[in-house]
Amino acid sequence: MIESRETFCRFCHAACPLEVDIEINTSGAQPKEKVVAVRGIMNDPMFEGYTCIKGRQLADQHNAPDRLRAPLQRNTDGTFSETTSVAALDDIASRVQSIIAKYGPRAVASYTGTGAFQNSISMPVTQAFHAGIDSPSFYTSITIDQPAHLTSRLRLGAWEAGWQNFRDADVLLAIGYNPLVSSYGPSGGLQGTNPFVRLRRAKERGMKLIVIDPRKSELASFADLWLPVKPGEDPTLLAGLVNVILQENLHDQEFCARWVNQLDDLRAAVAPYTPEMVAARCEVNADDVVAAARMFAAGPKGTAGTGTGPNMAAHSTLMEHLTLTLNAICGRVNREGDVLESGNFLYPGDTRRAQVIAPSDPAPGTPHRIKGLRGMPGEMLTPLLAEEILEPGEGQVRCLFVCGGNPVVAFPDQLKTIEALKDLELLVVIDHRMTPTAELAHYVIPPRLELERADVPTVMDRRFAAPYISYTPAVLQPDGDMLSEWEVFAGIAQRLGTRLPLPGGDLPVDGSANDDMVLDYSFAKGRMPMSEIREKRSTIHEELAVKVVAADPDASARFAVAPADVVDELAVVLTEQTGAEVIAGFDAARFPFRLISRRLKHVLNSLGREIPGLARVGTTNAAYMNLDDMKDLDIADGDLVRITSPSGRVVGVAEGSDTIKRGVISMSHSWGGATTDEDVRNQGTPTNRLCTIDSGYDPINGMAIQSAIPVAVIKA
Ligand SMILES: Nc1nc2c(c(=O)[nH]1)N[C@H]1C(S)=C(S)[C@@H](COP(=O)(O)OP(=O)(O)OC[C@H]3O[C@@H](n4cnc5c(=O)[nH]c(N)nc54)[C@H](O)[C@@H]3O)O[C@H]1N2
Ligand SMILES: Nc1nc2c(c(=O)[nH]1)N[C@H]1C(S)=C(S)[C@@H](COP(=O)(O)OP(=O)(O)OC[C@H]3O[C@@H](n4cnc5c(=O)[nH]c(N)nc54)[C@H](O)[C@@H]3O)O[C@H]1N2
Ligand code: SF4
Ligand SMILES: [Mo]
Repeated sequence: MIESRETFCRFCHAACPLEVDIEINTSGAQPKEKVVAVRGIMNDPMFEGYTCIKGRQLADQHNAPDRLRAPLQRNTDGTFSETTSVAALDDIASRVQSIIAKYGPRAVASYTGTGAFQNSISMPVTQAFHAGIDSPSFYTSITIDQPAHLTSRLRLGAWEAGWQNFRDADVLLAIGYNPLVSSYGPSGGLQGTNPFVRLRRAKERGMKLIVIDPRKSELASFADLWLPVKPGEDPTLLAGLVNVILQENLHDQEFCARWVNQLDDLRAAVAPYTPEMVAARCEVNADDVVAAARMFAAGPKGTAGTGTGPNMAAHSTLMEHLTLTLNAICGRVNREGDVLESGNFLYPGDTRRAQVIAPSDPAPGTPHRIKGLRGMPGEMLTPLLAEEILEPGEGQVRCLFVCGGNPVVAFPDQLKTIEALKDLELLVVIDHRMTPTAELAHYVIPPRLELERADVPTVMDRRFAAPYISYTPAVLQPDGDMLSEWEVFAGIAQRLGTRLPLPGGDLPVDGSANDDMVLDYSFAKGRMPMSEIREKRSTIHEELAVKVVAADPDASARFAVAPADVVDELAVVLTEQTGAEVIAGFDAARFPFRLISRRLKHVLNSLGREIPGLARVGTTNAAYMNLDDMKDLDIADGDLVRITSPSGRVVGVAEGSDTIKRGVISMSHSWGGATTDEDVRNQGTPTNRLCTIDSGYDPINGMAIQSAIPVAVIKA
């Protein structure tokens, strides 16, 4: 018997609605279920049937013969044996207890990766576990992704009613993001919900698109103006845009008079960034710099926003600051009477005033023991995790839970990451497959996969281009001894006798909880109660959209567009010749190329290449190169190339492309394995072996340079 059930995809964060066919076999004692087909839902008002190649492989992902279905425990000889979840939790809890007794709670850390972000109740319960044992050592992939979105927003100040909406943008300035592949965009930008159709409609209504990207990305191919910036030089280019706008008085003077501070200091700090200077440094046309500034300032509506590209290059907090400053000085905020495009249903906040939230400390979190850096609100900095494990002394991390992540291939500085993971007294990895990280674990716990659990679209709730909400129950009966993150942490909390405080109260740890109950506890303070979300799912609720109200009469906070550290860093960038001086051992003559990151449609970071329908698209992360560069270096398509950075070396498989600027190599990340002699044609290349965490990191959020990495390349 086959039954069709409605749900949404969670392979990535985009939450595309799906109808899945479940085959139900009733011949045994217990009915068994198997997913056999997956398709988009044509009449969904938000997605209109859109899905991508990854989502369409969910059946193969769930049915994969090598999918882990029972916990594994590492034996002393390095092999793994199957165990039960009860035995695993008993042993893990007792080891956690001894670690806390011996070293204190900070020694117990967790890392939430991409696989757990798509699981809406994973992170709340992980955070609750940390609160219950009083450990600040909560790490996520945000701090190896785009932490500057948060740190810049804190330092600059934010607008309570948000930046303007994409749906009525007249101009969009997209800086190093590519939602046509990544299904991801910054606030006010193009999102991954049916992105091709949404972009086409925006262009039809006359929206102008400016793209800053060293490669003619899929998004850039639709641009009215494409600026192929030299990787790592975005701060220079953005300072140039701010300069032109202020020189030509194209900013929103009325808005600035009321809401912006330090405009004269900003004017002075960016004055040296003339179109000619910027053009030379960024290797773009001076006329295009002026044209981009004028096109953006003309608006009248639309925002500038950034993605992973420039957020992984040098000076990322400064880069983001200048981007948000473009929005601030052009007054690109939602005004009184405007309506927010997304529903923000899962979080508190029915009232949004048209006023500034005061600038504050950009790094207010727990101090690290390393580099004098401090954490972000509620979380520590992942680029420092390896050192927090290796550095002896009070607070040293001794135990790590990896929740849906793959540090061995995703973290900057691969060799130090591996050294650190091997140094742990307890490493627990929650993943359904044997990744290079799981290979190092003491325990690997397989989770229930997406179709086997209830969820809400946490990442998209603030990003949908309409007040749309969805919810899914579990639509497939799990088959195996598998535990979601929340069940792992609830099991340990139960054994330790610690609490799991959530917005709705302490989650019972007596075994009575289920996914839906955890959803109720986790999103208890949302605008829309969970009970209503379940009823009203897969619907756009225009009637519930948030309407912006007037500012408080005495509202006095203003955007801080030129705080002292921004002015200082602009002066430093001015003295640099290229975006790479901040890396120790950099030498312009030795490392003339820049290796930049990109996403590939058929994989999600390290996930996907084990699925046959996706592996068919490609088994390696090619090193895409400019055709003239290849000719000069006598490199042909398919040749192996040796890529060397100041701190590491890898081998890649070259492939020519006519969309890449000279001097640039474009490669996706999180491929390859933990050994240094991998079969790169079939496993891919771990580009993070080229990254260092010792220099070049952002002075505020510690973000390492993971794109725009200076490298040399030769035929291997
Ligand atoms: N298919 C697919 N989708 C994904 C993912 C995936 O792996 N595959 N990963 C998910 C994750 S974890 C995230 S965070 C999002 C990220 O989503 P995006 O930020 O949209 O990521 P990318 O598609 O890599 O786009 C980054 C762009 O920046 C450009 N770039 C690189 N370096 C620089 C630079 O120095 N300056 C400028 N201006 N541009 C630069 C690259 O050429 C690329 O076009 O995507 C998510 N979605
Ligand atoms: N050089 C360079 N480095 C980068 C980047 C870059 O662009 N360049 N990108 C960075 C970014 S943006 C990110 S977000 C990180 C990604 O870093 P990570 O999130 O650590 O890496 P992923 O490969 O996404 O790991 C996700 C894991 O979750 C597992 N998984 C999938 N579904 C589930 C599930 O339902 N439950 C559980 N428990 N596990 C599941 C998958 O099998 C996979 O092993 O990498 C960063 N590193
Ligand atoms: S974009 Fe693809 S992988 Fe992401 S949710 Fe939609 S179908 Fe799934
Ligand atoms: Mo990410």
